[in-house]
Order: sequence, then C-alpha cells, then structure tokens
Amino acid sequence: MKARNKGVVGRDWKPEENLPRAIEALRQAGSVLCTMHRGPDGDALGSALALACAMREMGRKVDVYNPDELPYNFRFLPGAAAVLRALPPDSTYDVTIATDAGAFARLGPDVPPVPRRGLLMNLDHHMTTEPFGDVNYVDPHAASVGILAYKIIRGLGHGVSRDAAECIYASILADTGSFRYSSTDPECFRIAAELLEAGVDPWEMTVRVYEQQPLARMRLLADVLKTLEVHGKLATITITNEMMARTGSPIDLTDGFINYARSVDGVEVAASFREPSNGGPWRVSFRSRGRVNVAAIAQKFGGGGHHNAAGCSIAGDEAAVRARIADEIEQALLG
Ligand SMILES: [Mn+2]
Repeated sequence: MKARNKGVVGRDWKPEENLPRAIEALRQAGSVLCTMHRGPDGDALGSALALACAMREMGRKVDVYNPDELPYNFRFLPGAAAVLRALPPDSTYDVTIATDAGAFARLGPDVPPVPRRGLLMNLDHHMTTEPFGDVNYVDPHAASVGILAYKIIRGLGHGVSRDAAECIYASILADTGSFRYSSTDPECFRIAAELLEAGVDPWEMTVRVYEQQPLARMRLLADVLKTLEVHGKLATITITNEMMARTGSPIDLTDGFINYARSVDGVEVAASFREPSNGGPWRVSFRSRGRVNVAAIAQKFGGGGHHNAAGCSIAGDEAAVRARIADEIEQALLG
C-alpha cells in the first residue's frame, strides 16, 4: 500500500512539458470528443464545455458526451443542452479529451476504442490520477481543470469568449468552493479577473450555481443533517436510499452536504456514507481540514482524489465499513 501511495502521489506530471503537447494535438485536430467522469461535477462539465466552446469557435467539429444526468446547477452553462447521453457506434474523432476523470474506467461506455477515438488526452488535477492518456496534461497544483482548459485555449492563440469564460469560471467556483479552499491561489484569481474582462458576471454566476437550488435539495439536507455524528475530530453523515426516494428526484442533490460536517468546530475530517442502491458498495466521501491527506485514505480502498477531498467505494455491511473508515482516519490523525 505504501509503495502504491508513493508511486502515485509523488509522480512528477511535468505539466509545463505536456501543455504544449495538448495544444499541438488540438491545433491539428478537425474533430474532437470532449468527455468527463460519470456523474459529472461543475469542474468536469465546465472544463469540457469550455474546450468544446473554444474548439467550435475555431471551426472544429465537436461532440460532448456523458451518459449521466448533468449537475442541476451547472446545466445553464453554454453547450450543456447539447451534451450527448450516447454516441453513435461508428463515431470517430481526431482527439478525445477526458477532463477531471482520474481514471479511464470513470468515463462512459460509449468512448470509442482505438483507433476511432484518435489521440486520448487526459486533462486532470487529481494527485491520484492514472496516466491513461496518450497525452497526460495533469497539474495537481491547478485549482480546477478549467484552469488547464484556459491555458490550452490561450495557447491555441484563441481569445476566451464569454461562453468559454463562463464555463471556466464555473469550474473554478466548483473546485475552490468559490475561492475559499486551499486550492485557491494567485493564478486562479488572475485568470478569474480575465474571465470577468471577457464578460462573466460574478453575481449572475453565483445565482445560477448557488441560489437556484431545487427545493428537494433543502428538504434532503434537513434529513441528512439529522444523521450528523461527531466522534472527536471525525464527523460523519449518512445518506440513505429512503431519504433519496423521498426527494422524488432522479438527480444527485447531495453535492456539498459533507462540507457541513467538516465545518463543525474541532472537526478535522468529515466522511459521508451513501447507502448502496442495489447490492452495490457503499460510496464514501471524505473532506479534510488539511492535517490529514484523505486522498491517501481513499486510495487504500481503491479510490482517490485530492489532499482535502476524496472518495472511494467499499463493499460490506454498514457497521464493518464504518469501522474500517473510522480506524483509518484515527490512524491518520495520530500520524
Ligand atoms: Mn476537479
């Protein structure tokens, strides 16, 4: 386990060498597929749509593909309505871009095989990402994958349109918690300033992303917060199938709930337990305040993520899963 952590977490991705490779591949591409991890979040979707916008503006043929529901509060983004849930079986591309994916296995089933997908480009900032691309432009220091998309668009010599700027800005909001998390750095403020100059309206973006929540989400939050437990520096919440069914919504409305658990004074690590739907594994998400690297914990269970935000899936009965997680977090807090 240690060797694996060492190999993956310590990898030198050489982003400054791979950015020009990504730019060159897209300069030569006539057709592009943009895709992202299943169950997309604001960064995965925003970065994919930013590149899709820019490549279409540059006259390229572009498809965007994800088989799952798009996150409710990011469906307003330019190009979101044209995201395909399935791809024609004979579709071919010069370049296939995967944003924020972490692993090839997290992409949808319709991603074409070699050679129909062309060059596979892995754009990511997870420290645990797998080098599954033909080009791996990975920068664990980037606040969001939208930052990488921004650098590619600029590198192509293309101005950032208002549409692309909104997608990039949304990706930064999503992954920095609106410029609050430790991923927030001078670079993302500088780029955000340029996005405002390109026409992004910050208040409009705030309203769209944070102040147009489905009522069902608020009701669900009330249910989930009743499950909050605090044991020392660990806080947990639990999301049951019964709670999800009561919302009557097919979409995942739980994004961000775990942050309430972490926000309790004195808590270092929060974990959220999502009950399996039909015999599948428990889905466990982690948030850290900074002392504990939760990506390393998630990795022990085959998952991954960032230092302060990660997740994994674990099979087993509820008590056993909780005990294993509590044990790992306790060890990490002692270390
Ligand atoms: Mn991301």
